[in-house]
Amino acid sequence: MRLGKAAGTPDGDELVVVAPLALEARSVRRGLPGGHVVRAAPQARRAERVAAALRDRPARPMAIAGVAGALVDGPRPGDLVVADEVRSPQGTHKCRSAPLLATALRQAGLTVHVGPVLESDHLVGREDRTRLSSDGAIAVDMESARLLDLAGSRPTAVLRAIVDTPARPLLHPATVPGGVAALRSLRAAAPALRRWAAATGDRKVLLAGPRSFCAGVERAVEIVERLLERHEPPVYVRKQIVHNSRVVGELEQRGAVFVDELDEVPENATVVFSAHGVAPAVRQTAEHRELDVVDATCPLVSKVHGEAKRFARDGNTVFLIGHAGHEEVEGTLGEAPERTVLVERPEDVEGLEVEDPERVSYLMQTTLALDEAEDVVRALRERFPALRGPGSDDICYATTNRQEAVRGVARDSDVVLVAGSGNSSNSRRLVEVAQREGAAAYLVDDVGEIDPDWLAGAGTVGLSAGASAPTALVDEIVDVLAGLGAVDAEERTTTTETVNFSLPKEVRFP
Ligand code: 10G
Ligand code: SF4
Repeated sequence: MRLGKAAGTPDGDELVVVAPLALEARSVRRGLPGGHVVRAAPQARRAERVAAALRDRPARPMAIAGVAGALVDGPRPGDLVVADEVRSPQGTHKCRSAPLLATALRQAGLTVHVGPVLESDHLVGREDRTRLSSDGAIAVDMESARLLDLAGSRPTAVLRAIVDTPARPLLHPATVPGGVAALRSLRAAAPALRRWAAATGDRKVLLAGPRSFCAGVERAVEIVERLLERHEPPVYVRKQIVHNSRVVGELEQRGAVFVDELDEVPENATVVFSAHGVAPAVRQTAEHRELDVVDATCPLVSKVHGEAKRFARDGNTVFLIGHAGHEEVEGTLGEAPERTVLVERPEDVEGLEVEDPERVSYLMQTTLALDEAEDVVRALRERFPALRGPGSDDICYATTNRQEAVRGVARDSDVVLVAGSGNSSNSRRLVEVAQREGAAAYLVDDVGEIDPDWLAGAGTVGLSAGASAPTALVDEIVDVLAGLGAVDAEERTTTTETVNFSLPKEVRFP
Protein backbone atom coordinates (compact mmCIF):
# COMPACT_ATOMS: atom_id res chain seq x y z
CA MET A 1 0.00 0.00 0.00
CA ARG A 2 1.92 3.02 -1.17
CA LEU A 3 1.33 6.66 -1.69
CA GLY A 4 3.31 8.93 -4.03
CA LYS A 5 6.98 8.06 -4.07
CA ALA A 6 7.54 4.59 -2.74
CA ALA A 7 8.64 4.38 0.87
CA GLY A 8 12.13 2.90 0.76
CA THR A 9 14.02 2.37 -2.51
CA PRO A 10 17.11 0.31 -1.65
CA ASP A 11 18.76 0.41 -5.08
CA GLY A 12 22.29 1.38 -4.09
CA ASP A 13 21.63 5.00 -5.01
CA GLU A 14 18.84 5.50 -2.52
CA LEU A 15 20.16 8.68 -1.00
CA VAL A 16 22.52 11.54 -1.68
CA VAL A 17 25.20 11.95 0.96
CA VAL A 18 26.93 15.30 1.01
CA ALA A 19 30.30 15.25 2.73
CA PRO A 20 31.98 18.67 2.81
CA LEU A 21 35.65 17.63 2.87
CA ALA A 22 37.58 15.03 0.88
CA LEU A 23 38.54 13.06 4.00
CA GLU A 24 34.94 13.01 5.19
CA ALA A 25 33.69 11.89 1.78
CA ARG A 26 36.28 9.10 1.68
CA SER A 27 35.26 7.79 5.11
CA VAL A 28 31.57 7.76 4.18
CA ARG A 29 32.25 6.08 0.82
CA ARG A 30 34.16 3.31 2.56
CA GLY A 31 31.21 2.65 4.84
CA LEU A 32 28.64 2.97 2.08
CA PRO A 33 29.77 0.99 -0.95
CA GLY A 34 27.69 1.93 -3.99
CA GLY A 35 26.23 4.97 -2.24
CA HIS A 36 26.07 8.34 -3.93
CA VAL A 37 28.48 10.55 -1.96
CA VAL A 38 29.05 14.11 -3.16
CA ARG A 39 32.01 16.04 -1.85
CA ALA A 40 31.03 19.63 -1.39
CA ALA A 41 31.80 22.52 0.88
CA PRO A 42 29.28 25.23 0.15
CA GLN A 43 31.53 27.48 -1.89
CA ALA A 44 29.82 28.52 -5.11
CA ARG A 45 31.34 25.89 -7.43
CA ARG A 46 30.98 23.03 -5.01
CA ALA A 47 27.48 24.08 -4.05
CA GLU A 48 26.61 23.83 -7.74
CA ARG A 49 27.92 20.24 -7.69
CA VAL A 50 25.55 19.42 -4.80
CA ALA A 51 22.64 21.18 -6.49
CA ALA A 52 23.28 19.18 -9.68
CA ALA A 53 23.41 15.87 -7.79
CA LEU A 54 20.13 16.73 -6.06
CA ARG A 55 18.54 17.82 -9.35
CA ASP A 56 19.47 14.47 -10.89
CA ARG A 57 17.84 12.65 -7.97
CA PRO A 58 14.76 14.71 -7.22
CA ALA A 59 13.03 12.19 -4.98
CA ARG A 60 16.05 11.03 -3.01
CA PRO A 61 16.63 11.95 0.63
CA MET A 62 19.76 13.90 1.48
CA ALA A 63 22.13 13.30 4.37
CA ILE A 64 24.96 15.59 5.32
CA ALA A 65 27.87 13.75 6.91
CA GLY A 66 30.99 15.36 8.27
CA VAL A 67 32.90 16.35 11.37
CA ALA A 68 32.04 18.95 14.00
CA GLY A 69 33.12 20.46 17.29
CA ALA A 70 31.24 19.81 20.51
CA LEU A 71 29.89 22.90 22.28
CA VAL A 72 29.08 21.16 25.55
CA ASP A 73 30.78 18.70 27.87
CA GLY A 74 29.56 15.18 27.25
CA PRO A 75 30.24 14.31 23.60
CA ARG A 76 33.76 12.91 23.20
CA PRO A 77 35.97 12.79 20.11
CA GLY A 78 34.55 10.09 17.84
CA ASP A 79 31.02 10.37 19.24
CA LEU A 80 28.28 11.11 16.74
CA VAL A 81 25.84 13.99 16.79
CA VAL A 82 22.55 13.81 14.93
CA ALA A 83 21.04 17.27 14.47
CA ASP A 84 17.37 17.64 15.39
CA GLU A 85 17.71 21.15 14.04
CA VAL A 86 20.40 23.22 12.38
CA ARG A 87 20.62 26.89 13.29
CA SER A 88 22.29 29.72 11.43
CA PRO A 89 21.79 33.48 11.44
CA GLN A 90 19.45 32.97 8.45
CA GLY A 91 17.08 30.68 10.34
CA THR A 92 16.48 27.15 11.61
CA HIS A 93 16.12 23.91 9.67
CA LYS A 94 14.20 21.19 11.52
CA CYS A 95 15.46 17.62 11.06
CA ARG A 96 12.35 15.83 12.27
CA SER A 97 13.42 12.28 11.58
CA ALA A 98 16.59 12.65 13.70
CA PRO A 99 15.41 10.10 16.35
CA LEU A 100 15.19 7.42 13.66
CA LEU A 101 18.74 7.94 12.42
CA ALA A 102 19.96 8.03 16.03
CA THR A 103 18.29 4.68 16.68
CA ALA A 104 19.93 3.10 13.63
CA LEU A 105 23.32 4.40 14.82
CA ARG A 106 22.83 3.14 18.37
CA GLN A 107 21.82 -0.24 17.01
CA ALA A 108 25.20 -0.25 15.26
CA GLY A 109 26.83 0.16 18.67
CA LEU A 110 27.81 3.82 18.16
CA THR A 111 27.56 6.60 20.74
CA VAL A 112 25.05 9.20 19.60
CA HIS A 113 23.90 12.58 20.91
CA VAL A 114 20.81 14.22 19.47
CA GLY A 115 20.38 17.98 19.62
CA PRO A 116 20.65 21.31 17.84
CA VAL A 117 23.73 21.98 15.71
CA LEU A 118 24.93 25.50 14.90
CA GLU A 119 26.50 26.59 11.66
CA SER A 120 29.34 29.01 12.16
CA ASP A 121 31.27 30.93 9.49
CA HIS A 122 34.51 30.71 11.47
CA LEU A 123 36.41 28.23 13.64
CA VAL A 124 35.09 28.36 17.19
CA GLY A 125 37.53 28.84 20.06
CA ARG A 126 37.26 27.64 23.65
CA GLU A 127 35.63 30.86 24.98
CA ASP A 128 32.96 31.03 22.30
CA ARG A 129 31.62 27.58 23.08
CA THR A 130 29.88 28.47 26.34
CA ARG A 131 28.17 31.43 24.69
CA LEU A 132 27.11 29.42 21.64
CA SER A 133 25.70 26.57 23.73
CA SER A 134 23.56 28.86 25.90
CA ASP A 135 20.46 28.13 23.75
CA GLY A 136 20.93 24.37 23.91
CA ALA A 137 23.12 23.80 20.81
CA ILE A 138 25.44 20.83 21.30
CA ALA A 139 27.76 21.02 18.30
CA VAL A 140 29.03 23.42 15.67
CA ASP A 141 29.97 22.95 12.03
CA MET A 142 30.64 25.27 9.10
CA GLU A 143 28.22 24.31 6.36
CA SER A 144 25.13 22.23 7.31
CA ALA A 145 22.61 25.09 7.13
CA ARG A 146 23.81 26.25 3.70
CA LEU A 147 23.71 22.70 2.36
CA LEU A 148 20.23 22.15 3.78
CA ASP A 149 19.12 25.26 1.90
CA LEU A 150 19.71 23.29 -1.30
CA ALA A 151 17.62 20.28 -0.26
CA GLY A 152 14.15 21.60 -1.11
CA SER A 153 11.35 19.55 0.42
CA ARG A 154 13.13 16.18 0.40
CA PRO A 155 13.83 14.38 3.74
CA THR A 156 17.13 15.45 5.27
CA ALA A 157 19.44 14.26 8.02
CA VAL A 158 22.58 15.77 9.46
CA LEU A 159 25.21 13.50 10.94
CA ARG A 160 28.35 14.86 12.52
CA ALA A 161 31.31 13.13 14.15
CA ILE A 162 33.01 15.03 16.96
CA VAL A 163 36.66 16.01 16.54
CA ASP A 164 37.16 18.67 19.21
CA THR A 165 35.45 19.44 22.52
CA PRO A 166 35.42 22.32 25.04
CA ALA A 167 38.17 20.55 27.00
CA ARG A 168 40.19 19.75 23.85
CA PRO A 169 39.57 22.60 21.39
CA LEU A 170 41.06 22.75 17.91
CA LEU A 171 44.83 23.01 17.61
CA HIS A 172 45.18 21.05 20.84
CA PRO A 173 47.62 18.10 20.74
CA ALA A 174 44.54 15.85 20.84
CA THR A 175 43.08 17.29 17.61
CA VAL A 176 44.77 14.73 15.35
CA PRO A 177 43.62 11.63 17.29
CA GLY A 178 40.19 13.30 17.63
CA GLY A 179 40.05 13.70 13.85
CA VAL A 180 41.05 10.09 13.29
CA ALA A 181 38.37 8.89 15.73
CA ALA A 182 35.76 11.10 14.02
CA LEU A 183 36.57 9.79 10.53
CA ARG A 184 36.47 6.21 11.79
CA SER A 185 33.03 6.88 13.30
CA LEU A 186 31.76 8.41 10.06
CA ARG A 187 32.71 5.26 8.22
CA ALA A 188 31.04 3.04 10.85
CA ALA A 189 27.95 5.27 10.77
CA ALA A 190 27.44 5.24 7.00
CA PRO A 191 25.35 2.03 6.79
CA ALA A 192 22.85 3.59 9.23
CA LEU A 193 22.29 6.40 6.71
CA ARG A 194 21.12 3.77 4.25
CA ARG A 195 18.67 2.34 6.80
CA TRP A 196 17.36 5.84 7.53
CA ALA A 197 16.98 6.51 3.80
CA ALA A 198 15.09 3.24 3.29
CA ALA A 199 12.51 4.44 5.83
CA THR A 200 11.85 7.69 3.96
CA GLY A 201 8.91 8.20 1.63
CA ASP A 202 5.52 9.84 1.44
CA ARG A 203 2.91 7.91 3.38
CA LYS A 204 -0.59 7.73 4.66
CA VAL A 205 -1.06 7.75 8.44
CA LEU A 206 -4.27 6.28 9.82
CA LEU A 207 -5.01 7.59 13.29
CA ALA A 208 -7.15 5.16 15.30
CA GLY A 209 -9.79 6.93 17.35
CA PRO A 210 -10.36 6.74 20.22
CA ARG A 211 -6.76 6.51 21.42
CA SER A 212 -4.71 7.77 24.36
CA PHE A 213 -6.07 8.77 27.82
CA CYS A 214 -9.29 7.17 29.11
CA ALA A 215 -11.50 8.79 31.74
CA GLY A 216 -9.91 6.77 34.56
CA VAL A 217 -6.41 7.92 33.61
CA GLU A 218 -7.51 11.56 33.17
CA ARG A 219 -8.99 11.41 36.66
CA ALA A 220 -5.96 9.72 38.28
CA VAL A 221 -3.46 12.14 36.75
CA GLU A 222 -5.61 15.13 37.71
CA ILE A 223 -5.78 13.90 41.31
CA VAL A 224 -1.98 13.94 41.59
CA GLU A 225 -1.71 17.27 39.75
CA ARG A 226 -4.24 18.90 42.07
CA LEU A 227 -2.47 17.58 45.16
CA LEU A 228 0.84 18.91 43.84
CA GLU A 229 -0.74 22.33 43.33
CA ARG A 230 -2.19 22.34 46.83
CA HIS A 231 0.46 20.59 48.92
CA GLU A 232 4.14 21.18 49.45
CA PRO A 233 5.95 18.35 47.62
CA PRO A 234 6.48 15.50 48.03
CA VAL A 235 3.13 13.90 47.30
CA TYR A 236 3.50 10.13 47.63
CA VAL A 237 1.92 7.76 45.12
CA ARG A 238 1.78 4.01 45.73
CA LYS A 239 2.96 2.34 42.48
CA GLN A 240 2.92 4.16 39.15
CA ILE A 241 -0.24 6.27 39.03
CA VAL A 242 -0.74 4.83 35.51
CA HIS A 243 1.62 2.59 33.57
CA ASN A 244 3.33 5.23 31.48
CA SER A 245 6.93 6.29 31.88
CA ARG A 246 6.40 9.80 30.58
CA VAL A 247 3.38 10.55 32.75
CA VAL A 248 5.24 9.26 35.79
CA GLY A 249 8.44 11.14 34.88
CA GLU A 250 6.63 14.45 34.44
CA LEU A 251 4.78 14.10 37.75
CA GLU A 252 8.06 13.15 39.43
CA GLN A 253 9.63 16.35 38.16
CA ARG A 254 6.79 18.28 39.75
CA GLY A 255 7.32 16.66 43.16
CA ALA A 256 5.46 13.35 43.15
CA VAL A 257 7.31 10.46 44.76
CA PHE A 258 6.37 7.00 43.54
CA VAL A 259 6.85 4.20 46.04
CA ASP A 260 6.38 0.47 45.79
CA GLU A 261 4.92 -0.03 49.23
CA LEU A 262 3.43 2.00 52.04
CA ASP A 263 6.36 1.42 54.40
CA GLU A 264 8.28 3.90 52.22
CA VAL A 265 5.75 6.64 53.06
CA PRO A 266 6.47 8.70 56.20
CA GLU A 267 3.91 8.87 59.06
CA ASN A 268 0.97 11.22 58.46
CA ALA A 269 1.92 11.88 54.83
CA THR A 270 -0.55 12.00 51.95
CA VAL A 271 -0.48 8.97 49.68
CA VAL A 272 -2.38 8.38 46.44
CA PHE A 273 -3.50 4.89 45.42
CA SER A 274 -2.95 4.30 41.71
CA ALA A 275 -5.70 3.96 39.09
CA HIS A 276 -5.28 0.18 39.07
CA GLY A 277 -6.76 -0.22 42.58
CA VAL A 278 -5.48 -1.86 45.78
CA ALA A 279 -6.33 -4.88 47.89
CA PRO A 280 -8.22 -4.24 51.17
CA ALA A 281 -5.06 -5.22 53.07
CA VAL A 282 -3.31 -2.15 51.62
CA ARG A 283 -6.15 0.11 52.77
CA GLN A 284 -5.92 -1.40 56.25
CA THR A 285 -2.17 -0.79 56.41
CA ALA A 286 -2.70 2.83 55.37
CA GLU A 287 -5.37 3.27 58.04
CA HIS A 288 -3.19 1.64 60.65
CA ARG A 289 -0.33 3.99 59.78
CA GLU A 290 -2.72 6.97 59.82
CA LEU A 291 -1.78 7.97 56.29
CA ASP A 292 -3.88 10.50 54.46
CA VAL A 293 -5.19 8.44 51.54
CA VAL A 294 -6.50 9.84 48.28
CA ASP A 295 -7.85 7.01 46.17
CA ALA A 296 -7.30 7.31 42.41
CA THR A 297 -8.69 3.82 41.69
CA CYS A 298 -10.75 4.02 38.51
CA PRO A 299 -14.45 3.68 39.37
CA LEU A 300 -14.67 0.88 36.77
CA VAL A 301 -12.02 -1.09 38.68
CA SER A 302 -13.91 -0.42 41.94
CA LYS A 303 -16.98 -1.91 40.26
CA VAL A 304 -15.08 -5.18 39.67
CA HIS A 305 -13.96 -5.17 43.34
CA GLY A 306 -17.62 -4.79 44.34
CA GLU A 307 -18.58 -7.79 42.19
CA ALA A 308 -15.78 -9.88 43.70
CA LYS A 309 -17.11 -9.13 47.21
CA ARG A 310 -20.69 -9.91 46.21
CA PHE A 311 -19.87 -13.23 44.52
CA ALA A 312 -17.66 -14.29 47.42
CA ARG A 313 -20.37 -13.36 49.95
CA ASP A 314 -22.77 -15.63 48.02
CA GLY A 315 -20.37 -18.53 48.56
CA ASN A 316 -19.13 -18.60 44.95
CA THR A 317 -15.72 -19.60 43.73
CA VAL A 318 -14.67 -16.59 41.67
CA PHE A 319 -12.55 -17.11 38.56
CA LEU A 320 -10.65 -13.93 37.89
CA ILE A 321 -9.56 -13.80 34.24
CA GLY A 322 -6.41 -11.73 34.04
CA HIS A 323 -2.62 -11.59 34.05
CA ALA A 324 -0.67 -12.84 37.07
CA GLY A 325 1.29 -10.16 38.90
CA HIS A 326 -0.54 -7.20 37.34
CA GLU A 327 -1.44 -4.57 39.96
CA GLU A 328 -5.11 -4.51 39.07
CA VAL A 329 -5.28 -8.31 39.39
CA GLU A 330 -3.46 -8.23 42.73
CA GLY A 331 -5.96 -5.68 44.00
CA THR A 332 -9.06 -7.61 42.86
CA LEU A 333 -7.66 -10.93 44.10
CA GLY A 334 -7.19 -9.32 47.50
CA GLU A 335 -10.95 -8.78 47.96
CA ALA A 336 -11.59 -12.48 48.61
CA PRO A 337 -8.28 -14.32 48.29
CA GLU A 338 -9.60 -17.59 49.71
CA ARG A 339 -12.44 -17.70 47.17
CA THR A 340 -10.75 -16.31 44.06
CA VAL A 341 -8.78 -18.27 41.48
CA LEU A 342 -6.74 -16.59 38.75
CA VAL A 343 -7.31 -17.97 35.25
CA GLU A 344 -4.98 -16.66 32.57
CA ARG A 345 -5.80 -18.78 29.51
CA PRO A 346 -8.25 -21.45 28.28
CA GLU A 347 -5.71 -24.21 28.97
CA ASP A 348 -5.83 -23.34 32.71
CA VAL A 349 -9.51 -24.35 32.93
CA GLU A 350 -9.05 -28.09 32.75
CA GLY A 351 -7.08 -28.28 35.99
CA LEU A 352 -9.49 -26.16 38.07
CA GLU A 353 -10.94 -27.73 41.23
CA VAL A 354 -13.91 -26.04 42.94
CA GLU A 355 -15.88 -26.57 46.14
CA ASP A 356 -19.30 -26.49 44.45
CA PRO A 357 -19.57 -26.45 40.60
CA GLU A 358 -23.07 -24.97 40.96
CA ARG A 359 -21.66 -21.89 42.68
CA VAL A 360 -19.03 -20.49 40.35
CA SER A 361 -18.68 -17.08 38.74
CA TYR A 362 -16.13 -15.11 36.76
CA LEU A 363 -14.72 -11.60 36.66
CA MET A 364 -12.17 -9.97 34.39
CA GLN A 365 -9.26 -7.56 34.46
CA THR A 366 -10.56 -4.42 32.76
CA THR A 367 -7.87 -4.20 30.08
CA LEU A 368 -7.88 -7.67 28.50
CA ALA A 369 -8.16 -8.38 24.80
CA LEU A 370 -11.86 -9.01 24.24
CA ASP A 371 -11.44 -12.01 21.95
CA GLU A 372 -8.93 -13.72 24.25
CA ALA A 373 -11.09 -13.17 27.34
CA GLU A 374 -14.10 -14.61 25.51
CA ASP A 375 -12.10 -17.77 24.77
CA VAL A 376 -11.46 -18.21 28.49
CA VAL A 377 -15.13 -17.61 29.37
CA ARG A 378 -16.17 -20.19 26.76
CA ALA A 379 -13.81 -22.78 28.24
CA LEU A 380 -15.11 -22.01 31.75
CA ARG A 381 -18.73 -22.31 30.66
CA GLU A 382 -18.10 -25.64 28.98
CA ARG A 383 -16.58 -27.02 32.16
CA PHE A 384 -19.01 -25.25 34.58
CA PRO A 385 -22.42 -24.76 32.93
CA ALA A 386 -23.77 -22.96 36.03
CA LEU A 387 -21.13 -20.22 35.61
CA ARG A 388 -22.37 -16.70 36.43
CA GLY A 389 -20.83 -13.57 35.00
CA PRO A 390 -20.71 -9.94 36.06
CA GLY A 391 -23.84 -7.80 35.58
CA SER A 392 -22.15 -5.82 32.83
CA ASP A 393 -18.85 -6.32 31.04
CA ASP A 394 -15.73 -5.94 33.15
CA ILE A 395 -13.54 -5.13 30.15
CA CYS A 396 -14.11 -1.43 30.19
CA TYR A 397 -15.48 0.87 27.52
CA ALA A 398 -12.03 2.43 26.88
CA THR A 399 -10.34 -0.93 26.31
CA THR A 400 -13.17 -2.05 24.02
CA ASN A 401 -13.16 1.16 22.00
CA ARG A 402 -9.39 1.33 21.54
CA GLN A 403 -9.23 -2.30 20.44
CA GLU A 404 -12.05 -1.85 17.94
CA ALA A 405 -10.42 1.29 16.53
CA VAL A 406 -6.95 -0.22 16.17
CA ARG A 407 -8.41 -3.33 14.56
CA GLY A 408 -10.03 -1.23 11.83
CA VAL A 409 -6.83 0.72 11.20
CA ALA A 410 -4.60 -2.38 11.22
CA ARG A 411 -6.59 -3.94 8.39
CA ASP A 412 -5.50 -1.13 6.07
CA SER A 413 -1.96 -0.58 7.38
CA ASP A 414 1.44 -2.06 6.56
CA VAL A 415 2.65 -1.34 10.06
CA VAL A 416 0.92 -0.15 13.24
CA LEU A 417 2.68 1.86 15.95
CA VAL A 418 1.06 1.93 19.38
CA ALA A 419 2.19 4.62 21.81
CA GLY A 420 2.54 3.14 25.27
CA SER A 421 4.93 1.76 27.88
CA GLY A 422 6.03 -1.85 28.12
CA ASN A 423 4.27 -2.44 31.45
CA SER A 424 0.95 -1.11 30.16
CA SER A 425 -1.32 -4.10 29.74
CA ASN A 426 -3.92 -2.34 27.58
CA SER A 427 -1.24 -0.85 25.28
CA ARG A 428 0.31 -4.27 24.74
CA ARG A 429 -3.09 -5.72 23.96
CA LEU A 430 -3.52 -3.07 21.23
CA VAL A 431 -0.29 -4.26 19.60
CA GLU A 432 -1.49 -7.87 19.73
CA VAL A 433 -4.94 -7.00 18.34
CA ALA A 434 -3.27 -5.20 15.40
CA GLN A 435 -0.96 -8.17 14.82
CA ARG A 436 -3.92 -10.56 14.76
CA GLU A 437 -5.33 -8.41 11.94
CA GLY A 438 -2.19 -9.21 9.95
CA ALA A 439 -0.24 -5.96 10.37
CA ALA A 440 3.26 -5.71 11.77
CA ALA A 441 2.74 -3.81 15.03
CA TYR A 442 5.07 -2.34 17.64
CA LEU A 443 4.84 -0.63 21.00
CA VAL A 444 6.59 2.75 21.15
CA ASP A 445 7.33 4.37 24.50
CA ASP A 446 9.48 7.09 22.97
CA VAL A 447 10.21 8.17 19.40
CA GLY A 448 13.78 6.98 19.96
CA GLU A 449 12.42 3.41 20.02
CA ILE A 450 11.16 3.47 16.44
CA ASP A 451 13.31 1.16 14.35
CA PRO A 452 13.76 2.56 10.82
CA ASP A 453 13.43 -0.97 9.39
CA TRP A 454 9.78 -1.07 10.58
CA LEU A 455 8.99 1.76 8.18
CA ALA A 456 10.95 0.61 5.13
CA GLY A 457 8.39 0.03 2.40
CA ALA A 458 5.49 0.89 4.71
CA GLY A 459 3.29 3.27 2.72
CA THR A 460 0.47 3.20 5.26
CA VAL A 461 1.18 3.48 8.97
CA GLY A 462 -1.54 2.98 11.56
CA LEU A 463 -1.21 4.85 14.81
CA SER A 464 -2.87 4.29 18.17
CA ALA A 465 -2.09 4.92 21.83
CA GLY A 466 -2.84 3.01 25.01
CA ALA A 467 -5.18 4.44 27.63
CA SER A 468 -2.19 5.67 29.67
CA ALA A 469 -0.15 7.15 26.80
CA PRO A 470 -0.20 10.94 26.36
CA THR A 471 -1.33 12.47 23.06
CA ALA A 472 1.97 14.38 22.95
CA LEU A 473 3.75 11.11 22.15
CA VAL A 474 1.39 10.42 19.24
CA ASP A 475 2.09 13.94 17.94
CA GLU A 476 5.82 13.30 18.21
CA ILE A 477 5.52 10.06 16.23
CA VAL A 478 3.59 11.86 13.48
CA ASP A 479 6.29 14.54 13.49
CA VAL A 480 9.02 11.94 12.96
CA LEU A 481 7.03 10.38 10.10
CA ALA A 482 6.60 13.84 8.59
CA GLY A 483 10.40 14.19 8.64
CA LEU A 484 10.59 11.14 6.36
CA GLY A 485 8.27 12.47 3.67
CA ALA A 486 4.85 13.98 3.11
CA VAL A 487 2.24 12.63 5.53
CA ASP A 488 -1.39 12.34 4.57
CA ALA A 489 -3.06 11.90 7.98
CA GLU A 490 -6.56 10.50 8.29
CA GLU A 491 -8.56 10.20 11.52
CA ARG A 492 -10.45 6.89 11.66
CA THR A 493 -12.84 7.35 14.56
CA THR A 494 -15.06 4.40 15.40
CA THR A 495 -16.81 6.07 18.34
CA THR A 496 -16.69 9.27 20.34
CA GLU A 497 -16.18 8.93 24.07
CA THR A 498 -18.02 11.13 26.54
CA VAL A 499 -17.26 9.26 29.79
CA ASN A 500 -16.11 11.46 32.63
CA PHE A 501 -15.56 10.54 36.28
CA SER A 502 -15.95 12.96 39.17
CA LEU A 503 -12.94 13.64 41.36
CA PRO A 504 -12.76 12.38 44.96
CA LYS A 505 -13.78 14.93 47.61
CA GLU A 506 -10.18 15.32 48.88
CA VAL A 507 -9.21 17.17 45.69
CA ARG A 508 -12.44 19.04 45.02
CA PHE A 509 -11.03 22.31 46.24
CA PRO A 510 -13.27 25.35 46.40
O1 10G B 1 -3.27 -1.31 30.99
P1 10G B 1 -2.79 -1.33 32.36
O2 10G B 1 -3.74 -2.02 33.28
O3 10G B 1 -1.42 -1.88 32.54
O4 10G B 1 -2.78 0.18 32.90
P2 10G B 1 -2.33 1.54 32.26
O5 10G B 1 -1.96 2.41 33.40
O6 10G B 1 -1.36 1.36 31.19
O7 10G B 1 -3.63 2.13 31.55
C1 10G B 1 -4.77 2.58 32.27
C2 10G B 1 -5.50 1.44 32.77
C3 10G B 1 -5.69 1.18 34.09
C4 10G B 1 -5.48 2.17 35.12
C5 10G B 1 -6.14 -0.16 34.49
S1 10G B 1 -7.79 -0.16 34.89
FE1 SF4 C 1 -10.81 2.88 34.03
FE2 SF4 C 1 -10.89 1.47 31.78
FE3 SF4 C 1 -9.24 3.47 31.99
FE4 SF4 C 1 -8.84 1.27 33.42
S1 SF4 C 1 -8.74 1.46 31.21
S2 SF4 C 1 -8.64 3.37 34.11
S3 SF4 C 1 -10.94 0.69 33.84
S4 SF4 C 1 -11.47 3.62 32.05
